[in-house]
Amino acid sequence: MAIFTPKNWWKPLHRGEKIWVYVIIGWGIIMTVMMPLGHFWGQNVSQTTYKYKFNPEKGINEFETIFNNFINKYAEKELVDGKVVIVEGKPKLKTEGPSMIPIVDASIVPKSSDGYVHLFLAAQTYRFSPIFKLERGKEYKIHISSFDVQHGFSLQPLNINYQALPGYDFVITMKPRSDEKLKVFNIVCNEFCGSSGHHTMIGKMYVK
Ligand SMILES: [Cu+2]
Repeated sequence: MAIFTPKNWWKPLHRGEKIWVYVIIGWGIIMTVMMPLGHFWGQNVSQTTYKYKFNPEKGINEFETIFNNFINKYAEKELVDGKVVIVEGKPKLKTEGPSMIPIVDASIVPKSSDGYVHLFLAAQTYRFSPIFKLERGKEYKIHISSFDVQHGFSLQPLNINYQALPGYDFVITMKPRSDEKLKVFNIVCNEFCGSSGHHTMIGKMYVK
């Protein structure tokens, strides 16, 4: 029970307060409408989502198995005199940059039974792997997932944004435009994923 009964606690809103309430409601409506509209100008491209078998406690991540098979099969290998270099019984992969990102030339990945070339992109602290080499005018299904925590996938300079979540497979259909002049696109992590390296988490895609 209150110590005393509040009296006249309610007063009509002051004009200044009213204006701010209307501004907030208006902005809320604009932002809500912007989300579906973004689909039409290509910022929020529709995606298909699947769920992977994922158990962080047991260390089971179906995506890791699929991804590792994909890399072993299709990543570019280091060649000397036309022969694949073998290190500790495994083919040595060609890599780029200080975090040694493997490269996959999508032209060697065969089409699946659905008629699409499926490519797998892994986000992890603090890298995107691999670097794809795509061809203009060709359509790809890109599967995005994470090995550890939530990451963002922001394709720059197009500003196309997705999430990379452990246990989920986000599939986007991507077709580099045939009149595209830019040869290198960057993938930026726009979801804060750790203080020591989030700012360095930048991936790459080549378009030829
Ligand atoms: Cu990240």
